[in-house]
Amino acid sequence: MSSTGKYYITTPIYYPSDRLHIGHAYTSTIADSLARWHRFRGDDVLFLTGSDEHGQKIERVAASVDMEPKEYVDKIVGTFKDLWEKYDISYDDFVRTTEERHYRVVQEVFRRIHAKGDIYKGEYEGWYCTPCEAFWVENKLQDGNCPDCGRPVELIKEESYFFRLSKYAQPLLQHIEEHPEFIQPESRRNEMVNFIKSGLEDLCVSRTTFDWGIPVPFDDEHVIYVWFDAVINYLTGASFLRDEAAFQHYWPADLHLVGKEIMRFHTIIWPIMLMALDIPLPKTIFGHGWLLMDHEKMSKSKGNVIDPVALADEFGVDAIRYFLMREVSFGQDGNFSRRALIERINADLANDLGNLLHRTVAMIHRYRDGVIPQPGAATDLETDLQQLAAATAGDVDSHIESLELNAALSAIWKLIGRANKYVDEAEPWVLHRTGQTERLDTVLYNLAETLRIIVLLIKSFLPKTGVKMWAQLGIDQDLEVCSFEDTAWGGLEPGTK
Ligand code: ME8
Repeated sequence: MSSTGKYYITTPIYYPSDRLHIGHAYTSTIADSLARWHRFRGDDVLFLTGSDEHGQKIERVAASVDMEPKEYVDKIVGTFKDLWEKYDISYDDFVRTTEERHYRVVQEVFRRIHAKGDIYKGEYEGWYCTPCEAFWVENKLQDGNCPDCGRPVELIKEESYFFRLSKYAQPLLQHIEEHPEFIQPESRRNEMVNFIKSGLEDLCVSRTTFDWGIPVPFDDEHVIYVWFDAVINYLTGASFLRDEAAFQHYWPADLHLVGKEIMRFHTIIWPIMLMALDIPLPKTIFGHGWLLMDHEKMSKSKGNVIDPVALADEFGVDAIRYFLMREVSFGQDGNFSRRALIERINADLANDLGNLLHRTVAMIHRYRDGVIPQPGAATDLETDLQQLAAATAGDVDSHIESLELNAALSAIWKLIGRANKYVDEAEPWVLHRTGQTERLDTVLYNLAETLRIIVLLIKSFLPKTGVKMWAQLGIDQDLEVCSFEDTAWGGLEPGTK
């Protein structure tokens, strides 16, 4: 991966209609690991998350518990922030769509597109799915229900503003064709291309039958459509209309990470809004698969959601982070099961990683009073280990560049496996018993040095584990400021206690 100097990554801004579940933690954990890795690579990272607070869905939920929408979302957003703290999600900014800075941007965007003639007034008559906050034309419905979530839709008829999506279908198709990295993975790109080719209708971008939204700046009767409002958070978070220098630096976004069900909003509506504004398009929109529970999508109504807080309390945050990134092939759906989680924890974390660390630290204590010895000459065994360590750093980097998180983790675990095998082959206990002092020094040093490199590679994915292992290795250097260059072999100072 070549460091380009900046990396702007975003998660979806989740609805504060309810507490978040493990599916939301999945997206944010991945985004966090990518953000941390890019910081480690030396990029100036802007990692954005937030909450999508307007719309009919939120208005109704709040009303159902006799609360004002703002009062309701304030309460839920607090639980988002607590969750992200628990999961070590290192976001740089959190945009709430009810903030004044966001209001201003949304209204200005609406005004500009209207002034250009790409937003016009009309009347909408058609279907609306409130859970998805999505408009549907009759022929896209499936058995009369929302084709995305399968739930019932409502017929609405109201005056509204329309956005000329249709005008931009051709330029968008051309952009997609010329930039294969724009929509990923490829299967989603094909779906989106087919969707565009099947014909884009102009999009309804305001509502008049409820109030909970940002008013159209020149027409108080209307509130701006919640998805139009929501995607603009990516501009708000990049200081658009607030700090021109910062905006020029961070924009365009490098990666919008989203679940596959909201790809249409991110790869069709959002890019067309940017085209209408003459703002460059984001580099990549990646639509990942779903985390399934017993092979079904999690949802509150099915009662099969998993609470990420309880899960982390039971197993530890890093175990969950590891499982989410390792078990699911990124881009595809993956199944969540307690059994698979426990197996991963036992095999990979306790057995492979835990054992390597404990054996190494214990032997350095037992044989060398806890001091890292000066290594002697390397044999083939050491050369092999050192070469793999060097190759692993490069492998992790290129897997991250192609967003293959599970492959990045398996590369690190291959090195862990190799180091465990090295212990068995080098037999330090025999070296100790037979008084081969220099050889024992070499083996202990090589193990400790491999562990140092493993910590550097692991810390973006498992931040707490990285910090704990670093402390156990007794290294003085501040782990926070270590960079990718520190993964070069030989960084560990002999004499370290
Ligand atoms: O859609 N597996 O918010 P939302 C994997 N406010 N990821 C999952 C998941 C699952 N089972 N369930 C949820 C919205 N997610 C809008 C977004 S963005 C401008 C506006 C994750 O609260 C996944 O990232 O419904 C999905 O896209 C997102 O949560 C939906 O969150």
